[in-house]
Amino acid sequence: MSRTITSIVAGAPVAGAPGGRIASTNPARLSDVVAEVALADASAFVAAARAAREAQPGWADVPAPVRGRAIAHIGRVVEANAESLARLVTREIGKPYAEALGEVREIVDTCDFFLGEGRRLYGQTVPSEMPDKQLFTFRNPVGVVSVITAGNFPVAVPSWYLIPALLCGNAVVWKPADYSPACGAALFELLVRGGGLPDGVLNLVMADGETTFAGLEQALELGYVDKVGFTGSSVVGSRIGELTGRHLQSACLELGGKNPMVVTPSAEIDLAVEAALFSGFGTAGQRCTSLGTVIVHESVHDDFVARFDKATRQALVGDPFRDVVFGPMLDEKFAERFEDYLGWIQPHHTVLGSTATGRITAASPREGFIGDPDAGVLCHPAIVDGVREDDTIFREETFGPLVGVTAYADLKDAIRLANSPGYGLSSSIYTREPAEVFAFRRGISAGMVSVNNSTSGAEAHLPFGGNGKSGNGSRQSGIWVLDQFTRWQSVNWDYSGRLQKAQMDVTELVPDESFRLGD
Ligand code: UN1
Repeated sequence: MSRTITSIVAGAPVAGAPGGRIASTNPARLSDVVAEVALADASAFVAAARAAREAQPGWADVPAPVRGRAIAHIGRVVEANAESLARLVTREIGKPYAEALGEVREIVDTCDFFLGEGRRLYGQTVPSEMPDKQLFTFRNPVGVVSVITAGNFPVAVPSWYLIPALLCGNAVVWKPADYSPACGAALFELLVRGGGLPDGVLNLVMADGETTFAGLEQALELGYVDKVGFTGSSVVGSRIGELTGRHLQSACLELGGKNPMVVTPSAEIDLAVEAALFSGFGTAGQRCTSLGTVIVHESVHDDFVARFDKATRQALVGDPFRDVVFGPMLDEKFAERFEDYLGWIQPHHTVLGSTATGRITAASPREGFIGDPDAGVLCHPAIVDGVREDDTIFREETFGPLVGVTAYADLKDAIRLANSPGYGLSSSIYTREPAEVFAFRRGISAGMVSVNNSTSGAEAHLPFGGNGKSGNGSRQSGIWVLDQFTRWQSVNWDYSGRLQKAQMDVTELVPDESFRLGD
């Protein structure tokens, strides 16, 4: 059964479809239409930002502990709807059901963390350099936050923005990915109803990328938007960074990755293989934390590749409602783009992991495939061994089920190779040597480092974010994201009854600098 999804501004659906109509289909069974979407135009984005601007002061007046209670209720409502939301994630973007349930859990974890933050949101008392004067700091909400998210984590990653932004007293305009609109609408309803949010505090805009960009540009010019959060590609992220920079704002950017895994001679190879399978091919390699390249020591290279190839060939692929390692691409356009990435494979590479490359179809089958291969958009996993540092496949993100492998001789070189593509989101090292762990941690440019764990699977309360082409240094999750959605205000209060000038009217204690202890 499908239904029509619209934008919702100030609590009311936006009429018509000035941006056109699209259908969201199940990527594992394209004949299954999940939802029809009435797309908005740029003016609807501006209207949503204006509605948020109007609603925000009232929301900021709700005491933070009461906003924390709203977050607590949202968490409970999400938990009560966990299975149906996970089923929708699986149906709309093809993430295997067990992973989809984990994704929903990540929203609940985020709520669990921030419900208590409503009773903290601490400021500080700070001693003054003068008597009868007090210094304080306060966290103020930023104002109106615009959030634009990808559809590979269609509900968890949006919650990383929406939950803390709301908790901090901001109003929000959220634009979910146009290939996961039903998930977006479902999360929107869970937040609004679960939290009992007043109209206009959270607004939903369904629009394509260019329309959203135009709407955002206008809303920024009109002064309706104070902060932008964006999860998506590095190319779009840099356009958003440029746009917000013109308005003297710094966006919270969570972009792509070319996440390395270093496998050292002391590594437990089977453990590293299991992690490479999960982080390389889980969600069909379409996480920003997906494994890009395995950088494996030359002494264990052949053994690792043989075991990784075997595990990948045996991995179950197909119907995401069954117990598979991965299902379809998020949407047809991702399958098309993946074909381009496969074009980067060169004669000096060895391709392993499946019976073919590209689309899995009846004509290009994969052994052990679960389901009807012609019904959806599924791709063969590819291990590309023998990648070199100047290969495009080594340097660029290949959003899809493709993992490169290269060999190294000494750890310094492995770290250099790991940093070389210029991204810096996640990274991993498999080793039993503490010295190697610390050398890697120190040398790697990534914001996140896993030791004997895969590149993906970050917990919801540690700082999440990257450097270089992976972001602008912003961090989400836990206490760290509070700096994205609040601004520090410093207050000084002089009750001395006179004007005490900082730096000038400060009492000086006089040291005896010539004092020495006698023998
Ligand atoms: C993303 O792909 O945008 O660490 C986020 C992970 C997930 C989040 C990924 N918890 O893989």
